[in-house]
Amino acid sequence: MYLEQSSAAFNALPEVSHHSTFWEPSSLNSVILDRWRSIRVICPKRQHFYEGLLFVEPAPGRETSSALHQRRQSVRCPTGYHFLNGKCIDINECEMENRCQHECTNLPGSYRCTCPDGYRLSDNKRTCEDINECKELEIRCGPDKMCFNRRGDFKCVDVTCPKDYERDPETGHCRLPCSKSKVPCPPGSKYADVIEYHAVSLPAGIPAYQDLIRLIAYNQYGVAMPKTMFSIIENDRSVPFSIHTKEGRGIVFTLTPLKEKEQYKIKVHAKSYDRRRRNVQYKTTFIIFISVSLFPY
Ligand SMILES: [Ca+2]
Repeated sequence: MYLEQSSAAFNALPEVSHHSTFWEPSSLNSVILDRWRSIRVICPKRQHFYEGLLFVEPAPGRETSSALHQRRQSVRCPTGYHFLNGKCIDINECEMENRCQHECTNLPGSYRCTCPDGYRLSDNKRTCEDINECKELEIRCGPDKMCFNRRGDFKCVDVTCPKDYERDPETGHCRLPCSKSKVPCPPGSKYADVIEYHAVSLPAGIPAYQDLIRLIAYNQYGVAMPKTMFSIIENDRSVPFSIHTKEGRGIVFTLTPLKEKEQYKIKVHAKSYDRRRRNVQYKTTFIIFISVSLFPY
């Protein structure tokens, strides 16, 4: 066997064909062509040179089973192929578990994961992550609207303040000044009620009795109010949520499994009492948009 430099790549084609016959994987032709583009290897009869290994083809009818086994042991296929019945066969990675979180496409010697619309492939090239259109596309929904980044898409939702309420420019909350309230404010309070808007985007597959959101009521100085009672006061439809209070926090949980590709809106009222639990000091209303993805991610 000897090596011969060759600048004319396709001069090697007859040898490539010869080797292809030995290997028999027609899909490998391009790999072999690339590999052989700069160096042409000419082997003696019944000898083959591939990936640094010399293969000796036995004389017809003389290959023993141990020789065949030895030859198979010495065969190296390119990445993404395995040796079977004398051939390098493409591995279908998509038949293996957990290769791709969403969809898998098998390619010669490789595979590719793809994600649904509204998602992108993560850095690990396997899982999908939601595109935050509100941030990345800098969506401006307009006055009294909020961009709700949902898993798979986004939506502009209405966050209009009720009559007599004013919007906090920093937080976006709606506040009812005591001067405009029909109900007397507790001593020292500036606002009779505060409405906070929240949005929660969930994957599909949320079961019943799953804690979802933890709510904390703050006073006008930003101090958490430990003596607070929470209750769901309004739903836009018959929704499977309830709330329990734990250590001054309101915890929204599911009563039944959540439907895929569904959006809910719930309203939670929080009454914060003074230390003796006699008088309501602050009131907060939480309006919560809950979106469930079509997919479990
Ligand atoms: Ca999104």
